[in-house]
Amino acid sequence: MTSDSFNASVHLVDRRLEAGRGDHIALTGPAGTLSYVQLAAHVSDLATGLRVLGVRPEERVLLVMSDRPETVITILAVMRIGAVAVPVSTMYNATELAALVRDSRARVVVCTPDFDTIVRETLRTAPEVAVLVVADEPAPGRLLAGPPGRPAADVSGRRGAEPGAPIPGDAGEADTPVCRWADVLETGRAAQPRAFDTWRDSPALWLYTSGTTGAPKAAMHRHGSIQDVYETYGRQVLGIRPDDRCFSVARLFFAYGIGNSMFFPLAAGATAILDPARPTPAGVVNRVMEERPTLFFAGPTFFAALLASDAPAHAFESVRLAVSAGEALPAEIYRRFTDRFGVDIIDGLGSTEALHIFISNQPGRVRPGSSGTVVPGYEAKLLDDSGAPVSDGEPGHLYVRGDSVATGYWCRTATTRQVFQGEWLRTGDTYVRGEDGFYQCLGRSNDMIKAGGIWVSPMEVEARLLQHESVGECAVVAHIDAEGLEKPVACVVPAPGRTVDPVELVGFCRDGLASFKRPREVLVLDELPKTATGKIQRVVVRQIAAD
Ligand code: 3SK
Repeated sequence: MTSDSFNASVHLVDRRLEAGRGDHIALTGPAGTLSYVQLAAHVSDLATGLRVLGVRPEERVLLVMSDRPETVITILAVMRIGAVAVPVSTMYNATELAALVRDSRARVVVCTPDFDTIVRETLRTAPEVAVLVVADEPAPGRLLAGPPGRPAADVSGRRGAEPGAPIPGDAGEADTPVCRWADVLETGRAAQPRAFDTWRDSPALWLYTSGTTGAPKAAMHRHGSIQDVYETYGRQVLGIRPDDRCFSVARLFFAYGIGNSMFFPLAAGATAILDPARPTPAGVVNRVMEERPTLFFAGPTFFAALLASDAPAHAFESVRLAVSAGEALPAEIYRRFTDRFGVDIIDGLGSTEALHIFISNQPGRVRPGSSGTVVPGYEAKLLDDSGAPVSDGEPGHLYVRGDSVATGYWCRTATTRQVFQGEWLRTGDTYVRGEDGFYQCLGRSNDMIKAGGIWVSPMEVEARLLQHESVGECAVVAHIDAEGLEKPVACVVPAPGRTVDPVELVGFCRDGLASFKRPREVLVLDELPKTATGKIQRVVVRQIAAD
């Protein structure tokens, strides 16, 4: 039994051509510019080239790639032939990458030249990989070369080569064969395109997540989910339009980034600005002033870093809306950013397992310090420890359901059963819902602190600390004291040019919060430990507080 054909790659790219807007810019930035017509031609050619290379439907292709047009083309090409795109973090070392290559069982790995060395090192311990494709710098203008259908260079030595016939590699005996991305593209251009029929439920994309602890596991996403996140968050919350220009600090290998820089702009026929450089406040401000995005996506840590930078007040004048996700956005950072740059931020809650944002503030309807209301198309519920629903105003474990929820984790049955409970996804967050339907984050369920027998939300204490002018960033964690009791301890990074007085700060918290919530100790740090996605590593902060 099958359902109707649906392919996310066809949906994202070809619809623009049908709408007669093929000349509109799909991707731009320092690594190149492509119109929708050019994007469609490259995706089709690379998809065919990958088939010629021997990539089979439902097989994983692992990508270690910075944000550039080749990355988007590769993800779309892999999905087009029914294979599964697995973009992974470019921040891993060779040992960590090798674990993902082995876990995913990818036979083909694609990388950009900036990760060539580390990927080659990785592949020495991953003998199952049959070929490494390197998207080396194309000659100027090559990616943009000519209209589709022009005669192709005969790099494979065979025109119209059959799928499965390997493209020659340049490796010696010991190393994984290597071929050039541009050659795969050229080979595909010369071969007969062969469509592969996928359905909404066909596997399209795996995204590795480790949360803030634990070994990475792959959340498996369907073709249909890519359209679902556009229809829910992209269309109904962002209200994205063809004249929008999207720029995301979160990179394409994150669920947040791939939605911001690929799914939403392409589905809307808009433009994505891609920057291969590792984001820094100064670099991002320059890019924003140069490329003039209308939608800007980042996380609270980056908004705080922008506030600590010397970015001019007009830096974000092109932006009609900023989006924050990844962690709850403290009200104080929201206020400082909107005051200084005059741009509104909508904070939202998403997860790799849900593919994108399912609770969000709405443009023009923002409640600072809240994650907002449930995005149309999703349902949420809050349950207590025994699984009973909690009343409005009471904290509970947050569950969500919606069409974009992953089908599970690859080869992690026990964890899958704990997290994906029937139609419901257990998010691992503790939230409270107001009578008006706004959700407020109290923290990760396992980060809550029980002080004097009463639950304390680290987020609430952090929000108070951030109101103090000396505080740049902070994390509040539980510390077990000499009597074995949990106490809130604050780790604080001073704001630029300020010094923190721990005693005064504890007094400041006591003035603004119920006394039992005040941090019993304040530790001043140069920086907070962060995950690859910029989230605070509370496990490490807890260790620091314990030492
Ligand atoms: O990392 C997150 O929390 C997130 C936020 C928005 C969309 C997707 C994700 C994974």
